[in-house]
Amino acid sequence: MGIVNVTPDSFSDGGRSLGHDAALAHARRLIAEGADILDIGGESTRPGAEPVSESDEVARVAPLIAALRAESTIPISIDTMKPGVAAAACAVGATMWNDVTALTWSPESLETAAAIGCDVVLMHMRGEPRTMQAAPRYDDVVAEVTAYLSARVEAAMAAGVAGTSIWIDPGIGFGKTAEHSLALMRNLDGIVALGFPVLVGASRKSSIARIAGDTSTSDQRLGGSLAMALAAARAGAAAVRVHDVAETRQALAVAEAISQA
Ligand code: HH2
Repeated sequence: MGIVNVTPDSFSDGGRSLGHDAALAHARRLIAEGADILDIGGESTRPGAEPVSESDEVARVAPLIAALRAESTIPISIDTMKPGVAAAACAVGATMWNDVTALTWSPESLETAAAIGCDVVLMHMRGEPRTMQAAPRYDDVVAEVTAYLSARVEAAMAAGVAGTSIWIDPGIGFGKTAEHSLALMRNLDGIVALGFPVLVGASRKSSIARIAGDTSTSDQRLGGSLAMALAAARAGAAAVRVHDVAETRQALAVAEAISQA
């Protein structure tokens, strides 16, 4: 899953997010590099990021999704907490709603997901993005994340979301210390065993620098991101959400070839 962040101002967050034309060019590049899914986001979930209104978020993502849909059949995921944005995105061609709040952000999230009928990614997060990294605590992070994901799957299915449409994600870095993220990566097979496709998003996250014990900036974390992607794939994850599609594909292809040799 290749990441495409779109905001009106190309330089608003140090060039990590792109305006429409640059985002379209970036999406085309990720398709050419072999992405199987594109994840389009119009609001950053990084700690401290500014919230975006629903209408602004739709204005960012809908034209990009429509433009991509007109030229490609690649599955498109919309990365949003807002049911109104998910509905608007799916109306112009998105087929997956990637929700870092696991359909808890709004009372309408569950019924909207059922009504749209798209695939849904339910991700675990502790707290909310602005404050989630302030001393997160768990007694047993693996057990608590697994139980939470099970409960959200049940809530989604009770609301009418088809079980075959549900993906789950442990939410690396979302209200987790580096140790928590490591424990989840090490025990990912237990989450895979829940029986739903698992998505893992560790690409360029700050936990990589903390685990490696370095001071790398986000664009200096390709090595750690590849290590995370390989560990996720080995544990049976169905997809990895990444910035560097070509490099990740190459790493996965070589690891797969070694295991087949
Ligand atoms: N991480 C981010 C955003 N969306 N969705 C899922 N399912 N899993 C993740 O781990 C995940 C996600 C991180 O977002 P942000 O910090 O805004 O940066 P970027 O979008 O560049 O990764």
